[in-house]
Amino acid sequence: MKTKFLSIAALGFLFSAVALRAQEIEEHNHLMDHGGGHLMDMGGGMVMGQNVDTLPGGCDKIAATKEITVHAGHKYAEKFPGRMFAFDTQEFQFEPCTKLTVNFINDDDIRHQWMMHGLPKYLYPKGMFHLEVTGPGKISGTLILPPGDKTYLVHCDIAQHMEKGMKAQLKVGRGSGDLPSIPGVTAYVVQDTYDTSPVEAIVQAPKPVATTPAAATTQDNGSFISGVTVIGLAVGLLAAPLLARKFKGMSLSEIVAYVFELLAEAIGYVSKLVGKLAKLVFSGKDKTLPEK
Ligand SMILES: [Cu+2]
Repeated sequence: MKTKFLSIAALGFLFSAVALRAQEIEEHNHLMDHGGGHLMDMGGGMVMGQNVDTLPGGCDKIAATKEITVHAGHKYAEKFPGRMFAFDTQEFQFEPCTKLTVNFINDDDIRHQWMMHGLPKYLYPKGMFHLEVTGPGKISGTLILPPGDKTYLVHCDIAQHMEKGMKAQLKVGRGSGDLPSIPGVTAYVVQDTYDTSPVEAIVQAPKPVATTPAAATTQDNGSFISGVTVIGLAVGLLAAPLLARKFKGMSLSEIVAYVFELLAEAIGYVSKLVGKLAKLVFSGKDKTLPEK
């Protein structure tokens, strides 16, 4: 009798141990490197936009090396009424040019992502740094944050997961303000209420976007783009000997990052200038028309 009880107890212990083992977080650390910062495995783990060594334009060096662990799951939304999914942390802040490793742990039995937007596109495909894992699982990735004060959106892009709460903000430097609908941080864009008046009375009309005539001209007229390109090329050719001196001692990736940053600035400046010129020319024409 005693031995029977003991063997049943042992069996029970064994089963619960197996069950616990099955619920453990799977570590996705044997990823296939597809190049261009894109790594994945067959178990639902993916890293996109990984960058461990290329300095973004405007960064002289890696300012700090940081590592964070972020959890994603249904249980982290319990403290936020009306939300279904959340990260365990909603706000992050780092020094510009920080090398950041994110250990992303998905505690749910479904797919979740850590998707960061608004990064420089010459360095991060689509301007994104992305970790994804079908859980329960853990995946890690590294990026180097750009310079400047900016607030970056971090969310899970699986349908409705952001709307249901899986949204955070990552501030570089002082950031550039707060994003809406961050659970526990900022209010919903459209706050739901028990109000029974018509929708028009509750929902605020979106603010009209101010468009300057200069911006409209450069965007609408395709011929300006080729003009800008030609001017850009000319400036580039003229500036090349000067830059060659500056590039001495820089690695190829540093040079590429620097040139792209410079080009983006130059194109922005020239297109603004062309827009202003066009405005001048057109307003001049308008004045002469009635006299004919
Ligand atoms: Cu998700």
